[in-house]
Amino acid sequence: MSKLLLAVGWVSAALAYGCFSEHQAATAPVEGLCSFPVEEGVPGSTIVLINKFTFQPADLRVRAGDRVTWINCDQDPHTSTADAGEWASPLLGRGAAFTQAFPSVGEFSYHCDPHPFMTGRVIVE
Ligand SMILES: [Cu+2]
Repeated sequence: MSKLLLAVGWVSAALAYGCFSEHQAATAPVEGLCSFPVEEGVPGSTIVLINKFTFQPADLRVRAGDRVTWINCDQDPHTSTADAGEWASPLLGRGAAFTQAFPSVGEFSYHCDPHPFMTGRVIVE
């Protein structure tokens, strides 16, 4: 039992959170878009989906000490790479996840290495 299935409910929660972004207002339902076995420890994280070359939600607010997990739903590989070098995921293939802890308050901008137009921000409060 080293793997857990990332249930649709988690994805829905992440997407509902994403609805606070104006970019999400008119998108079609994507429930079930992304259901992959993920490593233990991913549940309990705040999840950012990588979908259609965007981070969803692009702006994420968490509390100091929270973990954030990026999950790639695209066919194309992506990364989560901090602009200032605080973290750098490996290239994430479809269904791959990357988890980063945020122990300190601050604003962290990040991007995707192969696709620099993909940007996001983690605001730790
Ligand atoms: Cu990318």
